[in-house]
Amino acid sequence: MSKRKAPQESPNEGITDFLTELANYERNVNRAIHKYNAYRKAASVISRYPSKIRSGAEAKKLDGVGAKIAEKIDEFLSTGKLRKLEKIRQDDTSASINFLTRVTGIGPAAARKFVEEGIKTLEDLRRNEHKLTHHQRIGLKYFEDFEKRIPREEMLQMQEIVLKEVEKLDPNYIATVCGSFRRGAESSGDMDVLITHPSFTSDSSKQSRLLHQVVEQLEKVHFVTDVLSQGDTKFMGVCQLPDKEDGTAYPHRRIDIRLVPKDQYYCGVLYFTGSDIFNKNMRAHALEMGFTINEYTIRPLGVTGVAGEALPVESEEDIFDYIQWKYREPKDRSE
Ligand code: DCP
Ligand code: MG
Repeated sequence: MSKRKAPQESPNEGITDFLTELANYERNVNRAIHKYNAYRKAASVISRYPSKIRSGAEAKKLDGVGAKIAEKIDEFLSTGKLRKLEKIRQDDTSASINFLTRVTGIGPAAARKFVEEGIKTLEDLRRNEHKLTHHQRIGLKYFEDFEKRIPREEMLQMQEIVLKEVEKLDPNYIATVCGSFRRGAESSGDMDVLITHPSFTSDSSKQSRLLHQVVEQLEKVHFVTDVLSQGDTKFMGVCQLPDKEDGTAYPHRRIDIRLVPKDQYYCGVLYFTGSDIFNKNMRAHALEMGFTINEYTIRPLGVTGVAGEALPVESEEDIFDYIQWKYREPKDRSE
């Protein structure tokens, strides 16, 4: 998961940007999850609005934009800025908390704690390495690299290495690079890989070797360079392409690899292909049709609203079929 999204064409980018900044401030600094969600929801609905918003009143007609946000939109449209944001940006504590959460492994709680202790900058973190978890240390080590997006051209090379090494181990593996890459994005924040194997289903016993041996193989060929965390079904780490012909090195990149039981594979692929907004919309439609979808299964909802047994799924198309939605190619799943 990555924090910086690719720039998007929207006639209301100024508004959605300030709403997102306010959302992050509420979550990271104030622990105000309700306000965070409210700002996010407003930003999301406005980002989908096709024409340029001229007033707060116009925005207020949209579901998710209330009186207070409408007021802020008016202020932004007439003055080009927001006093509340100017203040927040000037506030040293909130700026520091927000900054620290850009280091992978540092969430809002850890960031608040560091700032309370006076640890506010990368240099402060480096001086206090003993206070960091392993994950945070690696996040610090590659901070600059992880801020960079990954051009599609490099994602293609990375995909080739992963698929080749997995196939070498056992051609029965199935592996899919999901995330924004699968949606055709010109650049990605990280690489999200899902793997499965016919011998591993949700009824069979745990087969952690299936994930571990993939990670070991990718380490052996020097593609995976660091481990952030490793469980039986989820690996979070760092990878790097081999040096270019002229000897220059590629940046280190974030990679997640998940092992999913075969019967849950396509629900997983659907979920991790996203986008997150598309997932929300699809889940909402599923509910209207009497189904509940998550990253593992699709299940019918009984009259009492209790979910039944997982339905059999052999492809992503099956999931669309159940909820009577026309199939959408990954490239058409931005929302
Ligand atoms: N996802 C989701 N809800 C979340 C987080 C993730 O539905 N809260 C799903 C949809 C995402 C996918 O997981 O597309 C991968 O998460 P990323 O954060 O890696 O998002 P992307 O790959 O889409 O974007 P990026 O290019 O920034 O990595
Ligand atoms: Mg991603």
